[in-house]
Amino acid sequence: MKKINVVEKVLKANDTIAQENRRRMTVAGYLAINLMSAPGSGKTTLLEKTLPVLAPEYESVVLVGDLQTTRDAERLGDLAAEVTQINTGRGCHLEAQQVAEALNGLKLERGGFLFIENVGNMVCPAAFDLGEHLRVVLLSVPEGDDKVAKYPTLFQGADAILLTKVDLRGVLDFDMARVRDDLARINTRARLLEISSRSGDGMNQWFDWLREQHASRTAAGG
Ligand SMILES: Nc1nc2c(ncn2[C@@H]2O[C@H](COP(=O)(O)OP(=O)(O)OP(=O)(O)O)[C@@H](O)[C@H]2O)c(=O)[nH]1
Ligand SMILES: [Mg+2]
Repeated sequence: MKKINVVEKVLKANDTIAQENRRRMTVAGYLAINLMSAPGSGKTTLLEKTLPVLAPEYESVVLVGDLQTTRDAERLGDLAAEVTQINTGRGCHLEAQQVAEALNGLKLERGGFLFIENVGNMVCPAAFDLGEHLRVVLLSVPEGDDKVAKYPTLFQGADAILLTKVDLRGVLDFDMARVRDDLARINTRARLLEISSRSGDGMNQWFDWLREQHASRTAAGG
């Protein structure tokens, strides 16, 4: 029982900091998007394709979480106004405090998008609010069509679910109906988009979804 109390306290402290992060980003005019998925589902590649398209219309700032290395930040460095790599060491997810510290080092003057690429993991990141406005969960075709049912917590909290690497559908068995059935049981609210960063399929729908979200959130005053 004591142990459960400790965990609850940690999450409560995290939530308080997350609320403040959200307030800061809202006031500064940034729509914050938390990208979550298993390792290798295509989060960084998606950002590599997305940032240049958004650039004429919006400033983008990126925070990237990884256990080690600055490789993802290096991939994105020339594509965003600012990129901050957060190394979590052994931590399997980002926490609100790490995002708060990263925000302290950013200018956040022009408004736009603030993308947070979470640590590649299908379990831990789901429990930690970072102060994002929207959660986007990626599921790639090579991971298999059973993952929504096996890792429901991640998909339950998603505002959008991106089925990525659809260019590989022809070479791998992947039953889209199974994914839709599983989602119908746990999350009917999220927008489901089928995309490929490689072939470009579905990417315009993703860009339009981002623009719509930005417009509606800004119009609503955050
Ligand atoms: N065929 C195909 N490969 C892709 C696509 N998107 C990404 N990849 C490949 O998938 C691999 C992993 O992509 P990343 O973007 O690094 O994945 P990630 O989710 O950022 O990985 P972590 O940061 O380690 O969690 C790379 O070899 C990409 O080239 C796609 O749409 N189609
Ligand atoms: Mg990455």
